[in-house]
Amino acid sequence: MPTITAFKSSPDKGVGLARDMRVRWSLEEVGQSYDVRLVTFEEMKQPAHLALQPFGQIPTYEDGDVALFESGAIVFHIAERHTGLLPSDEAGRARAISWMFAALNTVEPPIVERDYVKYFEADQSWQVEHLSMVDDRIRTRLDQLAAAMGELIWLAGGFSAADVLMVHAICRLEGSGILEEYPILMDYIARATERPAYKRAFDAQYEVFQKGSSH
Ligand code: GTB
Repeated sequence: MPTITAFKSSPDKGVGLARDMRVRWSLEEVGQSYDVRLVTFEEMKQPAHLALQPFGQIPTYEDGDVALFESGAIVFHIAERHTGLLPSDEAGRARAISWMFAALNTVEPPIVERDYVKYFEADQSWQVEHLSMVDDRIRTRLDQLAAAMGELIWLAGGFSAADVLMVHAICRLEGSGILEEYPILMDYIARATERPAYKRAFDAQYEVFQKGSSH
């Protein structure tokens, strides 16, 4: 059974924004049970964790001889070893993998940047201008994503790992007011987060927060 790592105390208070969520969700989609090792921020910077994750972050994934870091690589590994997260035909699979990279490499970066500007540039006189620039970059990507989705239910045929990564990337914008400008994307998120596998993953990581805050 694989073991993943997650925050012992997640800064998001367990609302599913930390990246173990996309790994948990993928594992739930394919019906693979898993163990979780919770780590503190201090433990993530210690040699034992750095040997698994050179950047001192979560999530990691270990299963026998296999040790992985980077949520995208972990989700891809799970998708390759089980049915249900990648189309079985070559063309569909290639399309889904393109969307997986698009989620991580094209759509997610300005969304992550937004949090940096919000939390780490709060003392800067130019924070408001910088935030507005980043928000414009996000809107460009969301315009393009919404246009590409059009009438599609999922990004690459049936539900796939591409949807896990894309939905999780854009969910981080919830509460910003930006997502609400895109009904197509709001519906997409609603469809994805109604999936039983999403709910199980969410509940599992939320339980960590609840237990941690009860003592
Ligand atoms: N590219 C890596 C991957 O995809 O696996 C990035 C991993 C990453 O950013 N991990 C974060 C981490 O370990 C947690 S998920 N940070 C600690 C550190 O760098 O020292 C990112 C995250 C954290 C918190 C919230 N939040 O509170 O809303 C959302 C997302």
